[in-house]
Amino acid sequence: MDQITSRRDGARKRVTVAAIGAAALVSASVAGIAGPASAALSDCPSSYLCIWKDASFATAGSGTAYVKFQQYIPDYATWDYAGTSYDANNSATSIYNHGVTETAYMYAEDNKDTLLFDIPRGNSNWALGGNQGDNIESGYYHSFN
Ligand SMILES: [Ca+2]
Ligand SMILES: [Ca+2]
Repeated sequence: MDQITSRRDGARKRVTVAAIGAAALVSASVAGIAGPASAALSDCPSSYLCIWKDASFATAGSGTAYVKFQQYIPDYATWDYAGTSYDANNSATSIYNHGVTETAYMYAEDNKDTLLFDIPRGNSNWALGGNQGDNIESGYYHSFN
């Protein structure tokens, strides 16, 4: 009986420690949402390609204000960055391919016309420059290209 009691005490202690850890994590993420430092690659969900209007994976300071696709977008003019009224056409300055397997192809015109660059899965560009900046109008994953 003593052993059982002591095992239970041990379990209770572990639960308490885990609860404190979870509480600390919650406060950390709430603090993160408050500041512009929250803008990050990780805001783009897995299996999507995301673009943002500004450099450093943000649109007007928000990391979640992206446009994402899992297959393709034939005309970014029909999309605004999430939660904003900024048109995604010819405006992307940062990009992240958070896809699982495929390279994506980004184009200067609608309907995969005029290739600007390809971007393998896991790759990103925090500040698209030259003719690649503010120029994307369509984007496709390999299988849909
Ligand atoms: Ca831009
Ligand atoms: Ca363009």
